[in-house]
Amino acid sequence: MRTNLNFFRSGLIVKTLKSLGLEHVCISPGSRNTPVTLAFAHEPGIYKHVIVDERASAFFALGLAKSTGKPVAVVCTSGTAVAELYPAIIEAYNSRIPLIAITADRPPYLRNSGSNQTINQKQIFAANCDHFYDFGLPENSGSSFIDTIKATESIWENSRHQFGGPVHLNLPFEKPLEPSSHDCDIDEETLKDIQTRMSESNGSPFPRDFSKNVNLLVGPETNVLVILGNGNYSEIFLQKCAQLVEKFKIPVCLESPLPLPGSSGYPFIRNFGNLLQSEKFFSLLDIDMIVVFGRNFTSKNMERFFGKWTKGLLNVSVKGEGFGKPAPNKRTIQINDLDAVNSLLNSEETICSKRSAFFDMITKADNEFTHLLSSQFNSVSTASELELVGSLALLLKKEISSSVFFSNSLPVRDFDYLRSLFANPVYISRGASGIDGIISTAAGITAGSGRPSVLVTGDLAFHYDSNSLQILRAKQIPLLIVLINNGGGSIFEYLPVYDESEIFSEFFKTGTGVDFGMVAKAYGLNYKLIENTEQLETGVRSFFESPAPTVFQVKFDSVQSKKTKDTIKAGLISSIRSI
Ligand SMILES: Cc1ncc(C[n+]2csc(CCOP(=O)(O)OP(=O)(O)O)c2C)c(N)n1
Ligand SMILES: [Mg+2]
Repeated sequence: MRTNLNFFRSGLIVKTLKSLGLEHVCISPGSRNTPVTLAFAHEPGIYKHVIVDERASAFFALGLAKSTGKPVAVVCTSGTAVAELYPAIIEAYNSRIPLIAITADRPPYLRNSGSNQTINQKQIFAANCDHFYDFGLPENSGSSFIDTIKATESIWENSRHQFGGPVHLNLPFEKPLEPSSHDCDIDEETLKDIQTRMSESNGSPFPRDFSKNVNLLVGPETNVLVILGNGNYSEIFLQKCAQLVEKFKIPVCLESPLPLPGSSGYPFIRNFGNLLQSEKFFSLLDIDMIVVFGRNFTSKNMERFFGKWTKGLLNVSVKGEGFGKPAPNKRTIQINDLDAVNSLLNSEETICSKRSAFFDMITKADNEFTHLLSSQFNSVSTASELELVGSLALLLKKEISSSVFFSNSLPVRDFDYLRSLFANPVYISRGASGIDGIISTAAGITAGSGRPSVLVTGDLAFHYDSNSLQILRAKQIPLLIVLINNGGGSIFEYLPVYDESEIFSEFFKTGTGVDFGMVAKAYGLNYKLIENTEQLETGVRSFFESPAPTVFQVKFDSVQSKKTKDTIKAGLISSIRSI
């Protein structure tokens, strides 16, 4: 068969990925990636998202991978384009989201030669990506083609399993790059061998068994509390955690959003971080061992809590990473979440009375706090940022399968406080907590979920990624952006540096002065300035009646908003009667 060697090998990679289950690829234009771009273009059954800005493309892919739960590929050309993928790769690495970065490269002999758009792409993401593959220049030989298929299988597997996260596949190409420039002959025998190997591909080249030699050090006499920090949990894992609660009265505290509709059905404690505001609650924590899953926590209360906690602390991490500051009471066990929860289930036989009393106390306090929150946020209000987020929880109850994505900074913290009020699937990006790529990630989540969705973002995060509004328009992605404009980075007003008011505004708050209404309109999006509760209610309703890319801007005086928020929080914690 006469063909172009670059195109043929790219086709093998694309077909192997598709046979393993790849559904989405995000592609940015360029010349060097021509073979792989066209290989995807010619492959039916894979959604192709063409996004010019590689940084936004990678964040869009991250959003797709978050909402579909499957690896998503990103393709770009050589040079600085590759570096643009880095922020999303860092987020994917730290939140264990499967991303397959496919970067085109110049032939190795052109490196360090001053050749155009040629940089050192080898291991470029090494500090934040576990798996790098460089296939070298393609060769016309059966064994090299089979090696390509095998390596692609292992790329797929590494993105999904064990540690999960981003993988980097670097593909050097020598000209000619176009499929029509035939430069090789592949014999019938080789084609047959390839076909046979492809049909055998099952995507599981590695046996994965972590359950051997596991001893979790918690027995029936140990009073255990389980905390689920920010993590990417499977439904089966959550069901097993529910069994811990139902069978053994082990409280499981959910301190992570769940990307599932109606996730409030799980019997988990949702206000642990909030209840820690009460000294009394802390003094009642009659437990021997806390088992922590997940990577980190959003709430500052949790951080402070772990600083004070001196009894047993077991951290479950498939990568063996610890969390927070090292401390003598902390121990990390390297095991995957499911094996750990199964070991916990197996080690339990009886319910000690001490545990039962503690379980009742924490459950009562949690229910009461949820009740107090529901009463406090039972009507739509835009008096403070916290109340706006509470109002969204209320308004979105009618749209329970629509996802909500909270930007970093104050929006994610307000969600964290109000977690028990949200019934929708919720996403956050706390792997590296950047305020970059927020709109593109939300666009990807929306595209992946196939449902109209909502993004709650601050003004600086909106400004940062505003060129991604073009993705919304071009693809008519039904995303409602609720833009909280408090005149810059208001989270910094919570820091001691705020008192240095002379330099605060210039160096920290950094308000943009941008007219965001004009920006939204420039990108051809629906836009509304929300000035009262009625406009918010009717606005949200009409968005869901005819979903289209929309921006609602809500303006706040950040100082006033913080005061109101602090008063509400202090009032709620002092109203608790059950502890
Ligand atoms: C890429 C990146 N740069 C800088 C930061 C530091 N940072 C954290 S929050 C924040 C301000 C965000 O402002 P805004 O989006 O308006 O949210 P607000 O603080 O007002 O809630 C900044 C700059 C970051 N997290 N990520
Ligand atoms: Mg702001």
